[in-house]
Amino acid sequence: MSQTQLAIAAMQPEEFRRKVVAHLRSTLGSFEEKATAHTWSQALAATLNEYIYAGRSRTLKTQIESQARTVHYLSLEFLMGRLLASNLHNLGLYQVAEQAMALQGLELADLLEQEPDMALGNGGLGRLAACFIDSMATLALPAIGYGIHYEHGLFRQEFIKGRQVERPDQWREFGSPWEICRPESQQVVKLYGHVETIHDQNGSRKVWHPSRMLRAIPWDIPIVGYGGQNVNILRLWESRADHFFDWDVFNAGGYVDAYAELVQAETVSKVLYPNDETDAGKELRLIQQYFFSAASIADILRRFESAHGNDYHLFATLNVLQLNDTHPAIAIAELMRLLVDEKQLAWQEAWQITQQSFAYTNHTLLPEALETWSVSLLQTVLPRHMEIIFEINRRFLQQVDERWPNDQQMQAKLSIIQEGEKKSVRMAQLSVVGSQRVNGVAKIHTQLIKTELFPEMVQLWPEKIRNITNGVTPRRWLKICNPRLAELIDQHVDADWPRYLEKLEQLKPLAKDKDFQQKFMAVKQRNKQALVAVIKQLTDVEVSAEAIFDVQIKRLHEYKRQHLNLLYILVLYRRLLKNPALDICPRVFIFGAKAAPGYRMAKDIILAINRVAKVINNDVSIGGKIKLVFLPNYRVSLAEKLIPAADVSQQISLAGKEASGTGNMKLAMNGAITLGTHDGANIEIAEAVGEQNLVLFGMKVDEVKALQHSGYAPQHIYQNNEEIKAALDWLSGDFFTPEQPGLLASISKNLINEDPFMVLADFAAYQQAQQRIDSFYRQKSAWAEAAILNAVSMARFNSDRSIMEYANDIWQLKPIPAAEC
Ligand code: 73E
Repeated sequence: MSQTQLAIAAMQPEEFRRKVVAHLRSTLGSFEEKATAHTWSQALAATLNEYIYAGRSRTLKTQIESQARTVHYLSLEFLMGRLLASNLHNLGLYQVAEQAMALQGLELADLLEQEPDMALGNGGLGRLAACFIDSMATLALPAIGYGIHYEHGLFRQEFIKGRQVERPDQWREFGSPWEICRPESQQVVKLYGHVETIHDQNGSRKVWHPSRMLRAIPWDIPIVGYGGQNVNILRLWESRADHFFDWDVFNAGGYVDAYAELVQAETVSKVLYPNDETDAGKELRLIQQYFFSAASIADILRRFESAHGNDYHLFATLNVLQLNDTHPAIAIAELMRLLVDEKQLAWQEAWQITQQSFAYTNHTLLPEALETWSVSLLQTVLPRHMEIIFEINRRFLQQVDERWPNDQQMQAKLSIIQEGEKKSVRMAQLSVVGSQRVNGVAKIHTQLIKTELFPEMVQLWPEKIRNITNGVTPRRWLKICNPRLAELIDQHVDADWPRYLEKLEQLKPLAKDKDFQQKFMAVKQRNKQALVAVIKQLTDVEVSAEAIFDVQIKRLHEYKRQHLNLLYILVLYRRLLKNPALDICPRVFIFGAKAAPGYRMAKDIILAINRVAKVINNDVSIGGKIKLVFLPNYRVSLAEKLIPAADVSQQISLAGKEASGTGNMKLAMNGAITLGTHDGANIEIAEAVGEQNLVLFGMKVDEVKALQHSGYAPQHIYQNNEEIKAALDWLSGDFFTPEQPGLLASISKNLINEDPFMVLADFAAYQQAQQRIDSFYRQKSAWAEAAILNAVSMARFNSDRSIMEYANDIWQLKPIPAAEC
């Protein structure tokens, strides 16, 4: 244990209480009798910041002294959730804080509920970035996260008559105790304008004359590693108007116009695009991408130059830039621009540095999610970058020609520029060409990248594409969100299991032990009872904790097939209406999902689930055997309440469509049984826990492909399966929407005529799988054994494991534990 850790371990509740009260008075200007729960939570955060900033200086000092190679994780999204509980746990102060607050007559849990979620992301990709920076700090890796300081994160979801309504997210309405502004590190980001070619005695060079400038203001959020020794930062850029430009307009008499410019400049970091998977193709999104990429690279170069001057050949030795999907891919062109135009390096030299510095993670194969930017838009917004991309492409196509001489087809296929009526830049191609390593996020996904997306790139660079299966932090997703299970584990395993999750495997022999099973299931039962209260509070629906809690929580998307789940619920409900004595285990179907505001079908599916829920939950004739709830505003903090209470984890995407999934890992880690397809990380979860401990069903990738080739005809399934036909007709009629018959017909119509994600093709297998769940759950001891084996076999889905693989295979990065100072 370090000095700091020893001091923390010796902390007494009364001493801690006094510290918090001192902050209440001197930092918050309040006092005990007056302070609200919110003020107390601010005082608690201020108390933690004493430790956190000491840790930050310690870490920074060590990193500067060691001149360590550093990874820069560039991501448009960081879905952090709340930080108070996780900072308390990571510092080792949770228990003492709980006792200290009790001495003050306060419940720590109430204070934790005061904190708004930092919802600066959409879903899996953003949450992965949050888990990864937790692991990087825990593993003492020199790392910094770069992103955007959105004023509004992902919208807050409400339901009005069952429909999703989007409300603005206001996470910073009352400020955030975790962030610290660093005006001394601000940057200028240029946009638009034109490029001039200047000829002089050394030949010709290019000069970009931008016509707009933005200031990028950094806000740093400390990321506390588990154990508290290392504290890294997440640096988020906020856009502001550039003052020089403001004053020009202002002085010319354009007082109001000067403010208009300010508003425009501040728009850049105003709001997170709410699309998961699909690309909006909007100018503002491109500017967001460039804004944070350019500010981050300028920051990295500034730091580099202050240590090494203009020794740029050292750059790639000391820095690695990880692209979280193609969203920051424009950074490749930006680094080239800086090295060639501003630092006057030869192209070849600059390219070597750039290619050595970047690595790219691909998160999706869905064609609509593979980003492209029109050449004409790029020429307008970033004219010099467009020229640079053309030059990168010209040289790359020469390489292609050497490998496949005179092969026009190959040139067209591999080109970074997509030819056609509207030329565009394929950002995935640019990212592969501009990176030393490319990785997929689960075995099957990486395999599909190699065989379907970039087979020729594999021939060009056989070593470039690697797999690194995703992971999740066991701190937030087990220890913190499931304190009852954590306590049970603590009774049997060394206390450092949240760092070394493989230690849970020591519990395997207990999976068959009746006493341990009973304790494990008692924890689940308590968690379910807690969720019953949350469900009542959020939906006013009463559910029984004796039922199976069957959970599908993720973004709403047709490929994730929430409507497959719904179709089964409809079929089951019909069976119950026909035969109220039907012998099934009572079940509560629980959904949580946000739909992209412009995604019609996704919103229709939400409406349908809510309308069906209303009918089912009020139908006394089925004796409460099934209930259906859609919890509004699914987000990280709600996930933390749902996951510990889940019995069944639905992961039912069409095979080949879900790159990995990470909710699947969190649920299994908390003892839920996966009901899933042969897709993404489900396959690896099955390997880890054993096929008999989950329920996999449905077509595999090659069967999906074969069916597509042979001509998929969902109409035939509809015509020939009575139950499917009845359920879909039911949904399109007036039964669930008496006031507006046909309101939900779009879903049935789509499934019968197109069914792009083969819901009907997998239905028969799905309903058999559901029946397997039903009979499995009745065998109490077998179920408990499987649930335990799931929870204790998740070591390979620890994000620390993922990050160690990145550090070893991609980043060549060594841990640098912070020294005491
Ligand atoms: O399978 C998930 C994966 O677990 C995948 O769909 C998701 O990334 C997760 C983490 O690897 C993802 N999100 C996006 N693409 N893949 C995406 C695309 C555009 C905008 C926002 C998110």
